Amino acid sequence: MACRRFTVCVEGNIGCGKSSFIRHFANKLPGYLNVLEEPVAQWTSLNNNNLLGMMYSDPKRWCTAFQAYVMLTMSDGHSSSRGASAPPVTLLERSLHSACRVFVENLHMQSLMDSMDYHILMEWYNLWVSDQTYDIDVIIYLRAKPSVCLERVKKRNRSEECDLSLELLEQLHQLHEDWLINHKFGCPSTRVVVLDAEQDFDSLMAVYDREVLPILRDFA
Ligand code: DCP
Repeated sequence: MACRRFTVCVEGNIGCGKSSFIRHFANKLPGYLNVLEEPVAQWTSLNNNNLLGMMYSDPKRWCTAFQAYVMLTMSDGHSSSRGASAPPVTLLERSLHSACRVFVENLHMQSLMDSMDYHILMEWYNLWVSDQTYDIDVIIYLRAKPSVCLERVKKRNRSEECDLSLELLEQLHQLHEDWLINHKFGCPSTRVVVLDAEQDFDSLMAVYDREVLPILRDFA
């Protein structure tokens, strides 16, 4: 029989450091965590097409296809927290929830996504999340100012993100705040842990160990 394990999800703006966070704990707790990094590689090589790049080049044309594909790939991640052989804790980088509550919401607010497309994606979202497979036990919100995120995005130099603006990061930051701090939309978890993600790498990892290891070990 399928059994649900504990799911911890890392959320935060583009460039706030979710991948470093995930890799840090994957190395620290091997075998204990089912670690699911965001499937960016799938988004950049769908049938030999870079859908992420297409979305940034022509958002009006491609944002719905891109977000529908993100939701599909994210739903796979959530499902893998089931099964008797799965490790006790699944650590997810982003979720079906942030795809809708942050990215789809923003594209619609900026009139880049058509209202009909928005309503259809939201209906899919509501259908998916009526199943407890998509529940999250703890959300770790890595909070950083948009200007700090932009510096990090520039530094990593992902080709699709070369024109990414501070304005977009400000919009996404506000939506994370509305969702996870101001509870403006439904939150999939009763527990949200907010961590200051603005410090340098070594200080951050020390804070993460202090704040997050006890939460992960709690589930053992
Ligand atoms: N993206 C998007 N819509 C989503 C999810 C992601 O448009 N529903 C885009 C934004 C980024 C890229 O995909 O260009 C990856 O974004 P993330 O913030 O999810 O991942 P990062 O790699 O930027 O995270 P971090 O830098 O925090 O490790």
